[in-house]
Amino acid sequence: MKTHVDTSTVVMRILAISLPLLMVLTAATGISCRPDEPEPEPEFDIAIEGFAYEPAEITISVGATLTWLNRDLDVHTVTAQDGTFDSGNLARGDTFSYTFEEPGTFEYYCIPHPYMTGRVIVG
Ligand SMILES: [Cu+2]
Repeated sequence: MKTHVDTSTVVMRILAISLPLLMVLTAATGISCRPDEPEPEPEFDIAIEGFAYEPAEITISVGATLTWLNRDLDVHTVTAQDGTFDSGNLARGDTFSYTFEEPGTFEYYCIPHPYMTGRVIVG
């Protein structure tokens, strides 16, 4: 009776099992190493950029909602002159939204940089 198994046969079997496994692991690692896609910017109506509101003046209908997005590295605010709304501190990438339920002209500014001003005309 012959029970001898050739060594080369064993090696071949190990390779046959481990090679596909290695390829799967490599592929999985490749996926996890893929660079992260940049986060999409939130939707906004008015950008705060370069120490200015863009656009500085906007006209909307009663009941419309405006969203500001701070694109600067510095902290800014969206603060109504008459105190109607105040965003508080907005860091880079933060947004502030406000719904204008009353017609009128609303002047606003940035508390840390009072020379930054904007106007919302609600008609
Ligand atoms: Cu500011």
